[in-house]
Amino acid sequence: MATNQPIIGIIMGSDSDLKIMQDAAAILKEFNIPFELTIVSAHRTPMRMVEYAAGAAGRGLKAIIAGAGGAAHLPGMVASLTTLPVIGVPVKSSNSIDGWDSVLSILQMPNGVPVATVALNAAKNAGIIAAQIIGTSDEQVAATLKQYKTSLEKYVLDKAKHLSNEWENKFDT
Ligand code: RP5
Repeated sequence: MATNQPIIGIIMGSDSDLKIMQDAAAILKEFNIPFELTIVSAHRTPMRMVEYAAGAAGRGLKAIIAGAGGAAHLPGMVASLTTLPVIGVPVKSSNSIDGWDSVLSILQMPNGVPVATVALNAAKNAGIIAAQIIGTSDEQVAATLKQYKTSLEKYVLDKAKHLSNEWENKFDT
């Protein structure tokens, strides 16, 4: 991208979420989209959360990826404080019962304050959605996303070809 200024904010409730949330960072790097990454805790640093979310659009961010586990209120609270799209990543953390608590806390937002929720621990998908948001107005990112989709197709077709060495498959003959 032409700019080095972060346009995606990746935040998480704790550094213990980083092992999951780094997947969002990795895919944004792959797509050459500048981002920032930090810890913002809804219950341990509530004022920092307010400042981050309320100032995000003004600082040039276009979307926020927020990950948290257990009583995962960070994405919803951030969504209440900004007009930017917020993509929530439910994290199966040490205080999570089995991940459902994180999923439901982020997914079940009341009407009016949505959080675009990805699957449990699916920070990579959060990064892809953020890239797709950017791709609606950036041709270079849109082209990179198209290449990425093509690479997924090739990955599966190569596997299918490999399987056909051992298993009958009339479909591809
Ligand atoms: C949540 O509590 C965090 O997002 C993290 O998933 C979980 C556990 O945090 P730590 O106790 O590891 O800091 O707020």
